[in-house]
Amino acid sequence: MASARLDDAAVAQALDELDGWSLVDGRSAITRTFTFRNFNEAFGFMSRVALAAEKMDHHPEWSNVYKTVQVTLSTHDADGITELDVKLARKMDGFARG
Ligand code: H2B
Repeated sequence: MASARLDDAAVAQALDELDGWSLVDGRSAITRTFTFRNFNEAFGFMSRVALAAEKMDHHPEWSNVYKTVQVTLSTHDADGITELDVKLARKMDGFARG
């Protein structure tokens, strides 16, 4: 069962607390592009996120080109941004920080 959509104020507050995330144009989702030193670090990050995402049963939309990983988070079941997206974004920020 997905959590409820966050209202605009809650999303704004979450974006304030997160590192480098912003709203996606035209849909209720948040995005960040992570840039690492090389492919090995980028893929290591993706591996850590993949395990965390499975544990949460909450999954990113993402793509990888060499050392960059572009991520979009949205809760499909709720058709918008929920606390689950904020929680996963926070974990990603932590993994990227090392
Ligand atoms: N990930 C995301 N980002 N949004 C969802 O609504 C979602 C998910 N739903 N991962 C989960 C899986 C759902 O499909 C399963 C059945 O719990």
